[in-house]
Amino acid sequence: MTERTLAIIKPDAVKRNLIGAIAARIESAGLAPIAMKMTRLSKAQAEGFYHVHKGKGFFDSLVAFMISGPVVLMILEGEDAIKKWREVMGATDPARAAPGTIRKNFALDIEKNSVHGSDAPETAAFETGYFFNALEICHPES
Ligand code: IDP
Ligand code: MG
Repeated sequence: MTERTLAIIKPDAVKRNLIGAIAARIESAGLAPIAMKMTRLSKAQAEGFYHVHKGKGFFDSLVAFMISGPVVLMILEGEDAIKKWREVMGATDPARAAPGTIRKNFALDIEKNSVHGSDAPETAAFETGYFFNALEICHPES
């Protein structure tokens, strides 16, 4: 099934000039970026995006990290895009991530783990709509 998922290249990866390397892995996996922008999130935007994690021990530090520098936001489209992007990313903790995944290769630690991906159709719908409106989505097939 063709799906859409939200991808974020997090501040640790942008700072280390990994935008291109991560975009190459996305495209090689058959995932098509259909919307993309670079921005620096506000505290309120980061807190709202991660609202499901509010109250957890890592929440404040996660928000501080996510606003510590620019991020690249993308909507990816493709067959089973949600699961596929999470496979390409690897496990949250780079120490547990499979060889060859983005997090295994690039993440600094469990927080500064280079990329985000939606985890289910419901969260993908919320997250893509959180950052993009319909006019910002491009349809390459014409
Ligand atoms: P995910 O990004 O793999 O879906 P989540 O559990 O949804 O992982 O956590 C969201 C983000 O919060 C992670 O990507 C990571 O940046 C951060 N995070 C998750 N667990 C921890 C932790 O135990 N310590 C510090 N940061 C964490
Ligand atoms: Mg998550």
